Amino acid sequence: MRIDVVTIFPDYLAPLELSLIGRARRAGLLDVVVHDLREATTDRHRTVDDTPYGGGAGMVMKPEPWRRALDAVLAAGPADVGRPRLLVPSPGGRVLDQAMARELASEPWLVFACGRYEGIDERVLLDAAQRFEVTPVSLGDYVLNGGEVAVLAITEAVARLLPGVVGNAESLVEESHEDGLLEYPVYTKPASWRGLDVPEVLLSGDHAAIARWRHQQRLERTATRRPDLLAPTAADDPAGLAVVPATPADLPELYVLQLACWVHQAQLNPEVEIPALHETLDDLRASLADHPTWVVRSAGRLVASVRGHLDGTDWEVGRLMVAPDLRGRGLGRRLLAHAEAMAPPTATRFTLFTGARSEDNLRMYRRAGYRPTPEPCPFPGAVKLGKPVRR
Ligand code: JD8
Repeated sequence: MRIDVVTIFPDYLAPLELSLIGRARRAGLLDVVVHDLREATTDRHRTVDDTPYGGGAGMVMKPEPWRRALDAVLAAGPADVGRPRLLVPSPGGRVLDQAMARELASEPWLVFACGRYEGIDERVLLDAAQRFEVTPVSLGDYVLNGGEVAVLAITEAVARLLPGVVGNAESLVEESHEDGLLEYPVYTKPASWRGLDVPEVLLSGDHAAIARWRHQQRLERTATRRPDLLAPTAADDPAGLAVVPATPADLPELYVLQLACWVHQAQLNPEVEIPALHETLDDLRASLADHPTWVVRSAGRLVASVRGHLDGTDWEVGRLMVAPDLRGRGLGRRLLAHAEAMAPPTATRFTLFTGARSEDNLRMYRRAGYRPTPEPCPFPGAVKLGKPVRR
């Protein structure tokens, strides 16, 4: 892998000559080149910053020195690896995590643009997108003074995943964040230290017991320190996902999911006039007033929803939707049951509409006890199903 870093503080990257990364560079496993942005200036004051358009405190980094510096990086870099990734540390970037580190470790060439002052003129990124895969990255939700610290962290997180950089690749497997669990506690000699003893099991030589203890420690630590990492995702167990009332903040994602789900219904039922496909986001926002709506999120993504509406003594279950990639895991059945449970006490019948050719839906509703209603369905190509409310 080749890594180029452009900065006005080259010495900030000196730590990359140390330890594992330094050894990997000397072993030719990794090629890191640090460039001084001021080398790309043309004025005798080697100016890289100027006052911000629109006023405000601080200075902004000028675009031309960046263009010249990045051109020099491209000219000096490996010819046969295509468009390099240009990683631009910024407080608003994609936050680094182990998945991102793994993704970057598969890249042949990374280029880092280290900003300082109030940041880099935004046009530099727009211009660079013609020659680089540009990705703003962040270390986390706190403010640093520049991008160099982020480059140190990202380079270490990525380089240690490269073959041969970490002595025994084995040790990479059981690490925190590698499989979503935090690491287990570690101990070394002496077995008793200042009255503190190493857990017995670790001295037992019983590797199966040690492995069980260590896994248990990882689960407990993760549950205590990072419960967010344990939040079940649809992938692992839809039944574990929370069904919560929708809020206005959910509407944009809900609107997109609705369109995605009903496009599929329209393909199945071409003759049906489907309201969900003709609604605006404002219509959906307005519907929240008299259509209690619930949503399900998996790892932050809105993946399913349902709503209810009282029509006389009918509790009409509607807009039951599950993200196409998560169908067939019981999430639809779960939401149907939830909507039924939310029926007001005055409701005596559950009703719903679906496409006459929507076999999967019809099968699920039939299994849930729904049958065609005595009254005809007012919508051509659709069916109206009902089921008595049993309390
Ligand atoms: C690049 C300039 C400083 C930021 C005015 C303070 C990353 N996780 C992170 N937090 N902050 C950065 C970061 C900060 C930077 C630059 C990255 C370039 N600054 C600016 C905006 C507010 N000053 C970061 N990665």
